[in-house]
Amino acid sequence: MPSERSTYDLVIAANRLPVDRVTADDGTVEIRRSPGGLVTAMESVMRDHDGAWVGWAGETGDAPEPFDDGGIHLHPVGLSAEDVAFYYEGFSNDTLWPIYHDVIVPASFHRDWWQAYQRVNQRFAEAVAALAAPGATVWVHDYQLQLVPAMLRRLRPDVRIGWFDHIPFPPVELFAQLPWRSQLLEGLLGADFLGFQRQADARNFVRACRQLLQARTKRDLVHVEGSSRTVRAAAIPISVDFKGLERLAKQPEVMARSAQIRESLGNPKVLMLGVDRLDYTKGIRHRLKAYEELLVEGRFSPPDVTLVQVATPSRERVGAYRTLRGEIEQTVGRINGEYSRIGAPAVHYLHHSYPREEMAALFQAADVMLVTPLRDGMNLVAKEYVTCRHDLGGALVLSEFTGAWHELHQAFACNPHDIEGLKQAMVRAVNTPAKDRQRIMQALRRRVSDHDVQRWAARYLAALRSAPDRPRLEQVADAPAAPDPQAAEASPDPVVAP
Ligand code: GDG
Repeated sequence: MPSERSTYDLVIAANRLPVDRVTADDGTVEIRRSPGGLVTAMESVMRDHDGAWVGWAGETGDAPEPFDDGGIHLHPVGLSAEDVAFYYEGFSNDTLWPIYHDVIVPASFHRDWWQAYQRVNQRFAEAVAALAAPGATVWVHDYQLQLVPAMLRRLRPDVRIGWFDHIPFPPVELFAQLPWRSQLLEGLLGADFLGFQRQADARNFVRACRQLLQARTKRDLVHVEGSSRTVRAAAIPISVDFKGLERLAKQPEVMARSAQIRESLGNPKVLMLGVDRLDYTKGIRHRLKAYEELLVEGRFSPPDVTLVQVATPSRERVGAYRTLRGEIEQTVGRINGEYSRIGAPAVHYLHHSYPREEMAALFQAADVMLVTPLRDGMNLVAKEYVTCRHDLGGALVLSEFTGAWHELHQAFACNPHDIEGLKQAMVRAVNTPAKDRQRIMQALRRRVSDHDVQRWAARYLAALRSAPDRPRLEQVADAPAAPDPQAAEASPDPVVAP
């Protein structure tokens, strides 16, 4: 049943609702949790607020009626099949996603995709404008909705608008490739406050405004030309629901399932685990290559060592994702053909999505967690892994190209492009004495528990609510000369110290 209220003091706008409505062939409707890091994070935040969430419900055609789920008012936005193909799969995932992730695959530029992106962003802005109470706080999420802040400000100048970037913000040298770069920056500058995962992302944004819009900027502030407004861009790194997830991981059924998983894998001495959406940014191919070389060299061999790779299905209609899936499945087949023994596969490859309980059990079962993205805004899996290790067991191999590495630098760091270095990090994670691994795990857990998702949301909302009280550009003292972090971000070398 939808709630009686018609407007809300807090409105979230994100491409997807936290649940999908799936209509089966027999017409029955099922509500399913939708995948991905944004939903994981925001779901736990919304439980503490009486708010509304505007987003797509996952089926094409007319929007279903608004409905309530888990105490959140859900307001679906309708997307046609063409909207999904052009706005979502096209512009969001085949234009913006590659540009914002270091052009790991080439980006495609199509003007009709851009038209659809503008059209859908306008639809979101109108839906939010209708739901927001006078003076409401509106929190817009991610790269799919970068035009919403300015569109919403035109419709509802009374509301406070924040935007959070879940993915990296690219160096201006890459961002500048976008034919619609100015419109995207102007869209974002409709917000009062812009949040990013890393300082380097916020600085990349400010620098793009300076260079491409000729905007006046000072430190983390951008002056909006033709208005008296300044917009702040700052890093507020996202996190996980530490208490909730740890509670789940401590449940006896979850711990028993973890032991059962190890048992069914033949109780290997070392269980390695990867958990990723099947995405080229996640470095799955590099991870498999390093693992295969360790098998070739005889440094790892099943059944003593085995790798479980969960590859959650993702964006399967986008060409680059189909190609990636083919490559990964071929590689897994080759590795297993060469190195598996009967009853002891070298790689257990699972192209499925699992319930949260199963994920927590897998995390507990894994001796070494491999998080090796080529570029990742944050990577919640790294934080979830350490959260689940209340036994202080396990070791985290973590790419320097994730936002998480900037907080979890005690982890076994790796540059996934450097296969030799990646192999060394994997071997070090296995060979480090248990006592030292426990000390590392304790430090990692302390960081995540002190900076959980509730703290992230509170910090974000406090920054957003105080944004208009921020000093005007002229009143900000000049910052002391600091090293230019953009220079480091623009190079493939992640030399920014955590
Ligand atoms: C974007 C940014 C940023 C995965 N498979 C299953 C499952 N998952 C959950 C994980 C985790 C989430 O999905 C994935 O989050 P990540 O952060 O790893 O990655 P993205 O989806 O790319 O998220 C990322 C994030 O937004 C948040 O800001 O960190 O950088 O790219 O929570 O556990 N969950 C379940 N079954 C699965 O099979 N239940």
